[in-house]
Amino acid sequence: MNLETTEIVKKLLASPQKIVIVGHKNPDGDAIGSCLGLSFFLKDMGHTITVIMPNEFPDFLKWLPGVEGIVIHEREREKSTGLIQDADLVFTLDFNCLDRVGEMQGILENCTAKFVMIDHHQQPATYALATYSDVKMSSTSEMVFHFIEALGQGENLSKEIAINLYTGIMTDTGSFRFSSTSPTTHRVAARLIEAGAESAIINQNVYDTNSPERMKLLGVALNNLVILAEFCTAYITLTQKELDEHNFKKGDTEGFVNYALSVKGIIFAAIFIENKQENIVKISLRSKGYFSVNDFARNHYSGGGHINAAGGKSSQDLSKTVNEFISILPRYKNELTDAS
Ligand SMILES: [Mn+2]
Repeated sequence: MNLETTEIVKKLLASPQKIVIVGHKNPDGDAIGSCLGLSFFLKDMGHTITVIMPNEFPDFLKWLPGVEGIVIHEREREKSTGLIQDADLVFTLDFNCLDRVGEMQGILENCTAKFVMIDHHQQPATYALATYSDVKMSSTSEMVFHFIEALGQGENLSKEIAINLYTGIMTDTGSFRFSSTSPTTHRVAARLIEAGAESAIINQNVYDTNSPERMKLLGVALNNLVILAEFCTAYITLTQKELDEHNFKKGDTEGFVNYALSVKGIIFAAIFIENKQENIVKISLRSKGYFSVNDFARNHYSGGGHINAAGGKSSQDLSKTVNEFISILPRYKNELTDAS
C-alpha cells in the first residue's frame, strides 16, 4: 500500500468508527478470509465492525473464526441495509466494482459512508476514497496482511486474523500453485503460521470435506474424460441422469474441470454439465498459458471470466453442444498448439 493511501486510511481510522466490511456475491475463501481477518484487526483497534455478504457462502468455510457474526444480506435485508446506512466507513474487499454485490449495489451507492477498497482484480472502479488495488497480488487476504503492516501493526496478529488470512491466501492460490504466488506470498504465509495459523488443520478443514456421493460423481466424470491430443484439449461431460444418481448438490462439480487440465500436455479443458431444469448445458473452461478461455467463452458461450478460467452456457442439448465444441477446435489449432 503506498504512502498516500496509508495516510488517508490512518486519518479515517484515527477515532472509533462504525465500519461495515463487504465481500462479493457468491463469496469464496478469499472473500470470507480477507473480510473476517480485517474485521478482527479493526475490532482490536477499537472500532465497531460488521461483516456483510450479499448471499450464502460454502460449507467448507463455516468453521472459520468469526463466521457466526457474518450478516447475509439475502437472509437479513433490513438489518444489512440499516447497518450500511448507519456506517461511517465501508470496506469493500476482493472486488472492485459495485455491480459485484448483486442487490446490495443500490444500498451501497446511496449510503453516506466513506469507502475503502482492497482488491487484486483488473480495472478498479473509482468509488473509494482510499483505493488499495494491486493486480499482481495473490489474493485480497495477502493484501490485508500488507495493509496491517502498513499501519505499523504487523507484529500484532491474533490467531483469528492469521487463520482467516491464511485460508484466503491458500484457497485463492490453489494451495500456492498459481503463478500469482510470489516469494512474498510465502513470506506472508510463514508469518501467519507463526501467528497461529495451523496449516495442516486448515487444509483438512477446507479440503477434506467431500461427501461420498461427490467422490463417486467425480469417478463418473473422470470415466467420461475425453482427450483430443491433436488440440491439446480435454473435456468432461456429465448428464442430468448421472447427477441425479449421485444426489447432486450445488457445488459438487466444483473443480472437476481441473482434473482434465491436469493431464500431461493439455492446455485447454472444458466440462459440460447438463441442466434439465434450466434446459441448458453449463460450461466451465480452463487453460494454461496464453490461450484465453475468456475470449472463447465470450465468442461461443455468451459467458466470460479470466484468461485462464471462464464459463458460459449453451441452449443446445448436451451432444450437440459437445459436437459443436469439437467442430470449433480446428479454428484454434495454431493458438492451442503454439501455447503448449
Ligand atoms: Mn481473491
